[in-house]
Amino acid sequence: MKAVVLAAGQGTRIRPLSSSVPKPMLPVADRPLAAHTVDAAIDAGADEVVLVVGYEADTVEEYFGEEHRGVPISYAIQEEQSGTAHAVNAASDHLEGSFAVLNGDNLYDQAAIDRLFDECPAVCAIEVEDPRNYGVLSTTDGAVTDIVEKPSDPPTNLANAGAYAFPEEAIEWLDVPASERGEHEITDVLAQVVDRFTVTPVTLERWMDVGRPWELLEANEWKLGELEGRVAGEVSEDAHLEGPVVVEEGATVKPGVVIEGPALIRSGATVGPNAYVRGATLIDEGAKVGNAVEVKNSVLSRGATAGHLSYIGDSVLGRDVNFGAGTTVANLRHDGDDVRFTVKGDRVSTNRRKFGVVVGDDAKTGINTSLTPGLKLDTGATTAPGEVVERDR
Ligand code: TTP
Repeated sequence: MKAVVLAAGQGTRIRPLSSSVPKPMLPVADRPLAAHTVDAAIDAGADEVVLVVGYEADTVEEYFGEEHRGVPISYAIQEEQSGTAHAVNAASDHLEGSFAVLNGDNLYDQAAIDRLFDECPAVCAIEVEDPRNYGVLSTTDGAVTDIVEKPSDPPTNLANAGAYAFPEEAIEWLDVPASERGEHEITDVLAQVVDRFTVTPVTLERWMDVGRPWELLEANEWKLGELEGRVAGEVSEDAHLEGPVVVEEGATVKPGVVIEGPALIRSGATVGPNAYVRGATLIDEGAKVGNAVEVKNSVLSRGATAGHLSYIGDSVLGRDVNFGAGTTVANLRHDGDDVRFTVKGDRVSTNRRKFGVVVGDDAKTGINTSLTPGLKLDTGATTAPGEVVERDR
């Protein structure tokens, strides 16, 4: 069965991280987010993967090439993001036979994706306490009978998780009219499949939709937690590694460093001397954590540097960010409330008591900068020495 993976989105809610790197290419443990989806499809038996690309398409194509783990990869271009059915329709020329559709920004548990492929026609659902904000599946005798968007009186607690296995006939049904919000929705294709076929609901044990910056942290918590410790790089005898820690070939851990896993130190990265890394932390390729720097539960993207005397907690640093000596991140409010963050102009709760900062690629802080919880620094932003930054910039 072929798998269509949707990766054309602009990722507006995860800005500034998606300013130059498309959301599906943001790092989640040892690979980009969308590679987890593509790998899930391949592990479930996909014999070809069609990636629907649009925003920053080249970056996606460069990573996956024409073949991934021996499985052919092809690309369909969706120029405008006009909805998920529109995206799959862009790939229709590549399709024959039954096919699966997965989101390139979702993490799934593998057993459920295996079942999705086996049980085609099928749709993945996740049990949620309050399904009123989701598309909800109605079921009778173990088959899906309907899907209702954001119902005030939900028929089940099965929320649609946006992973589908469709029969060949559905290729002809992809050209659905726009919905009330003006998008061509894949759920309208599902509705037609449900009318004509027995569609099995497949319940996911675990699932994540990565839309906002703190969800990228949570995705890393999940996937770093699955790594088994391995040291292939250079680790000083005077460093102390505890729990699952991966030090890739070409990475360096200097004397006096303590790392409490899960943590992944990628090729070309340097930690120490005398640094403390803990929580689920990713130090991506070429990133540097220098002398007396503490990093907790954070993502330091490719080339990000905190050279001296810094604290970075529950934060995401984009590519080539540079933290001046003494830059300190606050990740907890004095009133103990959940930290809030601005997403597309709206201040929303992260539902996290601890959350630090999100820093766009190439941003630089002056020495002794203090950064408050839930702060966003845009791509290329700078701060002055000694500044206390309380407002996004
Ligand atoms: P969304 O998360 O709705 O869109 P997005 O990824 O652009 O993010 P944001 O809302 O923050 O701007 O999309 C869900 C998935 O479907 C995601 O993998 C992107 C993909 N998609 C397309 O490929 N084309 C489309 O037209 C739409 C609407 C989504």
